Amino acid sequence: MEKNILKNLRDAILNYDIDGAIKAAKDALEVGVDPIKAVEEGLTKGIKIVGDRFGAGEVFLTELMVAAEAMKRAMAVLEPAIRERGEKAKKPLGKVVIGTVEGDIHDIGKNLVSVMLSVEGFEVIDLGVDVPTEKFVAKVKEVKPDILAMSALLTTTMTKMEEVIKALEKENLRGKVKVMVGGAPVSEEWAKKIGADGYGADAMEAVVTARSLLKL
Ligand code: B1M
Repeated sequence: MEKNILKNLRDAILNYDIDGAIKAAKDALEVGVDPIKAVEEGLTKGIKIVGDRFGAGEVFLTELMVAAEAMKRAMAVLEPAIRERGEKAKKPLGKVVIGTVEGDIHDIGKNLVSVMLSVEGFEVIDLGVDVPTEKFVAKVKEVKPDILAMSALLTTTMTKMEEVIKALEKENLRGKVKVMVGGAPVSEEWAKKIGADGYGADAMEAVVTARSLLKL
């Protein structure tokens, strides 16, 4: 049953089927499939295949957009169930400012990381997408987070992460905040190269990294 539902979630994305994705997400909750598993082993598998097809020139941008919309709508069904698992921590474990870097509007993964961090007990301030370097720096100055978390999905925008780190250094803020990075083209090596403190390959790993950066 679970295997079928995970397949239905994946296939709904592959078939650009918004209603089908919503239905499969509801079915997943009804039969008790772990909502995180539904995202990672169902929806994410589908969107990655669509992404590969787009990269190979086999599908158009409009199809990619519909697949992304189907994924977002299904995630909206699953998100309350993911959040229900949290709220154990009495006081926040730490404050995280998160956003997708300038020039980049991909937010599905970043939103998942935000949800997982808040489920774990972090206070998350989400700046959204296409966040200019100055905005990241101003927010760090204003709210003094423990962690600045940046997401990038494009090889052309991941360089903005380094720009933000340099801007933090210039403002003497670098020693006051841990910097964590992630997103499909980002790697551990890239994180080290640009002087970030941590990297997460996926939303679960982002939580582990955030905890370890704060020695929790
Ligand atoms: Co875009 N896109 N896209 N896209 N898109 C990619 C990234 C691409 C690889 C597709 C491809 O060609 N194969 C390619 C980038 C190529 C490159 O840079 N080398 C690409 C391109 C080219 C583009 C456009 C330029 C297309 C165009 O206009 N011609 C354009 C750019 C727009 C812009 O940003 N300026 C574009 C647009 C779009 C849509 C709007 C249609 C849509 C985004 C919708 C949205 O996000 N609201 C979209 C989508 C959906 C994708 C793919 C198919 C899927 C991304 C996704 O949501 N994955 C993507 C292909 C791919 O990644 N394989 C692709 C699911 C999500 C759960 O995973 O985002 O990786 P992910 O997040 C993971 C981890 O990476 C990690 O945890 C998450 C959860 O496990 N993670 C972090 C993410 N952030 C983290 C931060 C952390 C830690 C972990 O700490 C801070």
